[in-house]
Amino acid sequence: MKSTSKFLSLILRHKPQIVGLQLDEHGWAEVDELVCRVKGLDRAKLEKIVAADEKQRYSFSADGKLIRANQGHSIPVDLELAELKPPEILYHGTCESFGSAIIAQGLKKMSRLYVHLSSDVETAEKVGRRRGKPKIFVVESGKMFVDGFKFYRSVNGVWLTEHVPAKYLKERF
Ligand code: HQG
Repeated sequence: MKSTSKFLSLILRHKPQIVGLQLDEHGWAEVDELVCRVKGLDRAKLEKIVAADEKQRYSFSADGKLIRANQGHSIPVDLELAELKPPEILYHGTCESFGSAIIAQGLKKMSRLYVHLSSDVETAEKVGRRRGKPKIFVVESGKMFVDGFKFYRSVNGVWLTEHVPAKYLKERF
């Protein structure tokens, strides 16, 4: 199930074309078409994956006919997220070796549509640990907001913004 979930994330965030699927401008895919195009998948299995996903990465539309990833896209989709006032402080977890580039350039969205931030340090630590020894940055999101930067929160609770200039970052030792 985990590997199907990973595959779903690849299709719904990055490369729908590998199964010949098209997402609409808001990132939605037709459930019937998706289950048809992914070997071994059916609606019941898909519902189980979505419900069991530990990060709640996917959502069905209200009528259950469409599915999309809640965040993490590299393809341009408009998730219609409302701008929100962030908490004073957010966290970003990365790996130690990216630290000096981040201190110099700030946090860039790299291949994704947004920089991903979390409201708790534990989540940032988990994200950072994916690639080795973690390094945590504290983001002065409250100051950024006052300075006019836009923030969004995905339905699964990830804070998103386009860029965090270095002056709003503090290393957490
Ligand atoms: C780093 C996973 C050098 C950034 C996670 C990160 C998250 C820089 C990497 C979600 C940089 C991009 C997103 C700069 C940023 N110089 N490196 N100036 N600015 N970086 O995967 O935040 O399981 O695109 O620190 O748990 O790691 O897929 O972003 O290390 O929630 O649902 O460039 O993906 O969730 O990597 O992860 P990513 P991320 P899922």
